[in-house]
Amino acid sequence: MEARRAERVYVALGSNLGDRASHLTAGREALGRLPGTTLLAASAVEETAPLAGMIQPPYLNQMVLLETVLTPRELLAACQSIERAEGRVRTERWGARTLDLDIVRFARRHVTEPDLIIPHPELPNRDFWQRELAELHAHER
Ligand code: A4P
Ligand code: MG
Repeated sequence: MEARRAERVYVALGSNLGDRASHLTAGREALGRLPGTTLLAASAVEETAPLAGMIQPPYLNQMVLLETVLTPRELLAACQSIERAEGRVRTERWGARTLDLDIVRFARRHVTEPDLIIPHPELPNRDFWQRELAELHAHER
């Protein structure tokens, strides 16, 4: 079998329910344990107000840089199973959540499928993601 080349991926973590810091820690550790995946760096954790003025608790947000041989679709499935393991229950879109994992960038790939869009379309609208990305870019070289 041809060896897959590892690619660098940015994954955003967000939590605004329960023990938010523990959910982020569990999320980071689970990402770092995925097959063929290494956790290279993590940004600072930042507390942010809910977007669009929604009435819900404040978030803790963080971003990690991974190196992985998983495909974008394999990583999406893995992120969703990590979310479930942290007790995420999907109610309405943008609802409060124990752990949300979003694939922000996947090397230089562009994916536009009904259930997977990369780069994440909200990237230009989230200043905390841009700050976290800038912090992690120090590890790009
Ligand atoms: N999906 C498509 N592209 C991607 C991608 N690049 N990464 C699909 C991850 N998922 C992607 O997500 C809905 C669907 O998006 C998934 O089934 C997947 O196939 P979801 O996690 O089930 O639902 P959601 O999170 O409620 O919706 P969405 O659109 O992902 O919202 P976001 O962007 O996650 O925003 N305020 C603050 N301060 N901080 C936050 O982190 N997050 C949200 C949720 C709202 N307000 C926030 C924050
Ligand atoms: Mg999401």
